[in-house]
Amino acid sequence: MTVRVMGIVNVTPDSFSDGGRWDTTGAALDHALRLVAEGADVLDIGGESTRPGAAPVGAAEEIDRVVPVIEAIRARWDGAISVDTMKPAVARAAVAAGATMWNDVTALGHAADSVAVAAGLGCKVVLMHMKGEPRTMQDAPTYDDVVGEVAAYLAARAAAALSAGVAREKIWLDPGIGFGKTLAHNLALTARLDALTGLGFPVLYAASRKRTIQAIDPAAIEASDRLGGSIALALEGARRGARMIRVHDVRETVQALKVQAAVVSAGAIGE
Ligand code: HH2
Repeated sequence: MTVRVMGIVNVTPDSFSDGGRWDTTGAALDHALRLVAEGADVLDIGGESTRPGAAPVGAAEEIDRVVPVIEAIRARWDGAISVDTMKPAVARAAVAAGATMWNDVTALGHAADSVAVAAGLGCKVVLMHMKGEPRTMQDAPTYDDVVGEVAAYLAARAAAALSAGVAREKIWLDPGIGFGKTLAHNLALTARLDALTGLGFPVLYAASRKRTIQAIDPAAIEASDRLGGSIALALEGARRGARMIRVHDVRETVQALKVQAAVVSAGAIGE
């Protein structure tokens, strides 16, 4: 089964002053179209950073950031556009602008009406596991059984989405690599991804440029130093059944996945 690639488009500028918004939208659009040319199947547009320690952003500002970018992409490309947000108001505005998927790092748990809004929008949803909240989530997270707990949480969130009226075929699950997890937790979730794929929903795997790579290779201090580790994790995620991989480096990841698929199919022919 082909693995899809979700390309990351961040619209998280420090300032919108001096006509910065157009520059930001134009730059984000250029970046998005480049990712499409490189082979992205889905574009994920985010207006609020969820990096550990990141400051929260208000809904109006987040809408101002993502909606012009989604509209600009939609005017030029008819592929799948996802909005990376935890706020129902932002998801609603994004879908009105042309987004087809709501990627929520809180698994539709941030607002009381998130599941109902998702059902009403009728878009696809990504339900991701996070322990704690972005500001503090990396302060010594602990689990008795990380794989079992993440699987149980995602199963419960999928059940909540289904009972609110989200269609089964719209739901994706995501282990949330790096969200309240140590290196050992991230590795266990990757190695045991079958515990999530076995829940009966497609799985999105997202480890691109994450700090957990630096935990293995201390020299990989900058996010841009982590391409090798990002590709290794993308391939492992794909080999273990993820149906979509969320990445910054689309061209390199698409190439790696194609080479992996060629080897796998040669093996199948040889058997
Ligand atoms: N990780 C980040 C953001 N959104 N969405 C899903 N579904 N899964 C993830 O693992 C995930 C996500 C990380 O966010 P951030 O640190 O803000 O950076 P970037 O968006 O560049 O990855």
